[in-house]
Amino acid sequence: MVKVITYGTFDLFHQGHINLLERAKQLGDYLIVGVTTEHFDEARGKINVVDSCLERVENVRKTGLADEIIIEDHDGQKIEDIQKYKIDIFTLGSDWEGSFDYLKAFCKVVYLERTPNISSTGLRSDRYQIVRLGIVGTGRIARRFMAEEKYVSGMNTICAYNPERESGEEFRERYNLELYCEDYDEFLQAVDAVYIASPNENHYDYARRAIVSGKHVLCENPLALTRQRAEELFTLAEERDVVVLEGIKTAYCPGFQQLINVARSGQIGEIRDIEACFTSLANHQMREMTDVEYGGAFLEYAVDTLLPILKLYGTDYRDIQIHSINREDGLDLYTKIDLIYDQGMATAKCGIGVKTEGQLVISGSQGYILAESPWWLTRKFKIRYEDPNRVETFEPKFQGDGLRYEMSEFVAQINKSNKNGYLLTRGEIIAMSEITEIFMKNRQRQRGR
Ligand code: C2G
Repeated sequence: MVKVITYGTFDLFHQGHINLLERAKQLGDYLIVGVTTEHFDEARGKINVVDSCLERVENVRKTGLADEIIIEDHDGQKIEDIQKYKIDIFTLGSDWEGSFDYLKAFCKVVYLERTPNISSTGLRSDRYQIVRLGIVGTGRIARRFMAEEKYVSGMNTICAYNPERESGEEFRERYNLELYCEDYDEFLQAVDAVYIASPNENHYDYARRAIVSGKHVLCENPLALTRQRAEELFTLAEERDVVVLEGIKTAYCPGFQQLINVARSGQIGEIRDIEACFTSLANHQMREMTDVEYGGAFLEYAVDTLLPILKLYGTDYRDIQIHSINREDGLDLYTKIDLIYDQGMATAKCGIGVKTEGQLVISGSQGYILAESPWWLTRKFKIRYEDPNRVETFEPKFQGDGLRYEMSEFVAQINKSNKNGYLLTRGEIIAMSEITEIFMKNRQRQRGR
């Protein structure tokens, strides 16, 4: 008798799961299915599972395909199970290709083709929709998005859009997507929601067209380059009851939320100064260096550095000064934004041609918070006081490259009746667009236009 084992969360049970179980069953005579516990999913970075473990087991059971169902609750269990149940074949979907090759020491390992187009089944919980997502642009960030996608429940990327056929097709093939579209309207027809990862200058236009077609939008920053455009997008979204979220990864990371809440809790007293720094030297071929109009340090990193300032002081700054060190053609290599508020002051610094310490310091009347580079992922931060021996250290959880938190928030907002989140508010996004507008106008003035 050939014994086969497979594992999964099987959340929001769908046709892709059924196909996988059918194919797994066909590999042998006896199929064991391991269903993950909530705790194990959280530990391995799957953070927004909707159905309970019991519901998920029940959905697998109802298919009649499993001869036995077991619970998976810890790392290393797969090796134990293979030996304990005398397994001949271990199998998982092709999204895990290569990840479990270490099991070849114990049994045969087979990766089965994943189902690209999943649809709901009668078994699926109807509280949640599986969001059919389309991705706009197929470059660097889009690839990072795909690597994180499998850790997010309730969302399935089915389609890619890129006006350049060759790179779009290549992306579709690499990630086994259902569709590639060269035409944006055709693309919008195929999806419920879009993730916009195109070059900066197209964000607003793609977002607007998606919202007008009733699609939810997660857009890489900057969402809009003027205040009026950001406001317009939110108004349109409200009218159509769709989500608009700006992709500022830090805003959604659990550690960053904790840092902000610790700062707000009064542990360092009254907040009087904030300094947020982000620099990353870019080489001369990179888009941020070659695109004189929409590249540069500000458009690359300013929103990240403005984020803690707007979260802690709000959007009503009294004064703003922006200074840059520019290349001869006017592209900013290093930019400093000074903000004055009634209660304190702040500086945001960003650079692609100047390197400095990338830290976040929040100074208060009783102590300060120090988050060292990479504070934007917020894996660690400290509170320090006058007494140098008194230090409190926080080490919050951070999984993968962090994009999964942003994606989870997007799916959660789509499923909520109130489409306005608090991790990054509309007011904060509008303020960022307003500051971007000030920067862009300064730059145009300096260039004599
Ligand atoms: N699957 C599929 N097609 C889809 C979605 C999922 O073939 N459209 C497959 C996955 O590849 C996996 C199984 O269905 O083999 C269960 O998928 P998930 O519930 O997403 O579980 P997963 O996170 O892949 O857990 O220990 C757990 C395992 O590592 C896999």
